[in-house]
Amino acid sequence: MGLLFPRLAFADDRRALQADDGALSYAELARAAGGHAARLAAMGIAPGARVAVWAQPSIRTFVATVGQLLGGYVTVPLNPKLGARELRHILDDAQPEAVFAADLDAVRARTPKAHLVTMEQASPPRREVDDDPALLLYTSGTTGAPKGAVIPARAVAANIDALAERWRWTDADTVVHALPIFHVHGLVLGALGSLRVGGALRAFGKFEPARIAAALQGEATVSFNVPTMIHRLLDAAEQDPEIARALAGPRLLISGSAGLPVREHRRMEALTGRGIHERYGLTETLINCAVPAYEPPRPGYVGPPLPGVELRLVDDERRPLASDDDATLGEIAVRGPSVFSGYLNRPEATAAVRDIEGWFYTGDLATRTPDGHLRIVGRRSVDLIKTGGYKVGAGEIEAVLLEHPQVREVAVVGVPDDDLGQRIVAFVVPRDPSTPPPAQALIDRVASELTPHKRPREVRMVDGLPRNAMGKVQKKKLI
Ligand code: MLC
Ligand code: AMP
Repeated sequence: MGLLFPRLAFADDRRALQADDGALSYAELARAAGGHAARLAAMGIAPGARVAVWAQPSIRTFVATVGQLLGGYVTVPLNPKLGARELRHILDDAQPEAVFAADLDAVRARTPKAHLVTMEQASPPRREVDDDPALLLYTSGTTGAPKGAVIPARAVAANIDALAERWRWTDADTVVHALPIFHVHGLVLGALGSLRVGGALRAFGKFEPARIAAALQGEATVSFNVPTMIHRLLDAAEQDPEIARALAGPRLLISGSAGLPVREHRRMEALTGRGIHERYGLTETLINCAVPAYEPPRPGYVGPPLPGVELRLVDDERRPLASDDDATLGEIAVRGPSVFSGYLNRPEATAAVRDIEGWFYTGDLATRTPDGHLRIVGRRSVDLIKTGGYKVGAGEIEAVLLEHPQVREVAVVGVPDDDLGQRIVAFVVPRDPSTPPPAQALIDRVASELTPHKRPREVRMVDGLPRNAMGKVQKKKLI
């Protein structure tokens, strides 16, 4: 497959990326990434080691990440808003040799391993596409703390190449997004994808419809979004015809990380005359399906599997279903070069989702059309919530809330929400109904222990939780 980032090996003055705090050409990025890799070597950190990056939206974050990828290190991107408990968990689990940050002051108090990304200059190492781990991405499950998914360089390259084929994504493209750069969508697709195809990236640190619209009126040709962003862009476009005109500009408007309601597709068509192409993926598998750019958008469908991705629908016993009637529901299983190598330190968790033949069981339920397009209908577990495109496990929130002295019982669910897709709601049984815990204290506790996007948006005090004859909480009755 050749080099991981071919254009960095033959770097020129073409713009590689622009963040809120500056811009770099390919030549500048290559030299700064080379400098970072050289610095790691000088610090005595050997290739193959895990190195964390405090993923603030700064050019220095991209430099560190790219330098580490070229140097053969395993990058652990950290959400800069991580709360105390979740940060401790990830650092304990991943044991990174160092944590690099664009803003040292923000990190020094959080870990003794903090270092500044210094932007030293050196020629960059050449990294071939290999099977070695490149990224360690933390992702939530139904219970317990987030698990680290090990993503090899080969998976990243194969996935980007497959998407490049489907989206006709080339070095002539400029991608714009305001996604966080510690998850697959903003990091693997948004940043590494753009660099692998040799195109340009405009990465915003904060999602603001007016700024995205301004970029779309400029050089942007492709825009990556989660459905919440599409929803807010459409709200803004309804108020401001200039934003509606901007949305019509790029050749490709992509939505992914959660299902985009057909309603939003229709709104986009009505307001701008254009469509949105959906794609579907997971941290552990990268992107599995995408509606091709050379076909019209297909509201309600996430497209056929990408080239190289084997996909099947299976029943409850994981037996393949031959159905292609767009009605029979099965769990999506995938196999191929983009499936992860496993969860760090958790062989049992890996074995639970990937069988010995290499099939990965996604937990997503879907139907398939005769021409192979998937329609995602739901998830096997109510304990996995997708809110604003972020995956959150009900169990991790419940564990934090249960520690509050005034909480007797709690059940966390995702309820349908027009903006967030699902809104996290905590049903709380107070220890003493006459002195229930203050809702805001519970919300703040989750935000500061885990991360703000995992906080319940609503807390409802209840006398008891609905249970079945076995005593198990019946969450579906709460949604
Ligand atoms: C709010 N804030 C608090 C707080 N309440 N801080 C501390 N304590 C509290 N109690 C802060 C937040 O940190 C944030 O700060 C600000 O208030 C607003 O936060 P928010 O209300 O949570 O933001 P919101 O408007 O809901 O964000 C919407 C969003 C975001 C769409 C911008 O959800 C988002 O970026 N989603 C993208 C998720 C994503 O990339 N998923 C991909 C996963 S990969 P501040 O400083 O920011 O203002 C994957 C695979 C695939 O799924 O297929 O792609
Ligand atoms: P994550 O663990 O954050 O990578 O989230 C992966 C999950 O996001 C998948 O298992 C799906 O449930 C969901 N997802 C991603 N893209 C889509 C999409 N286009 N439509 C519906 N669900 C999606």
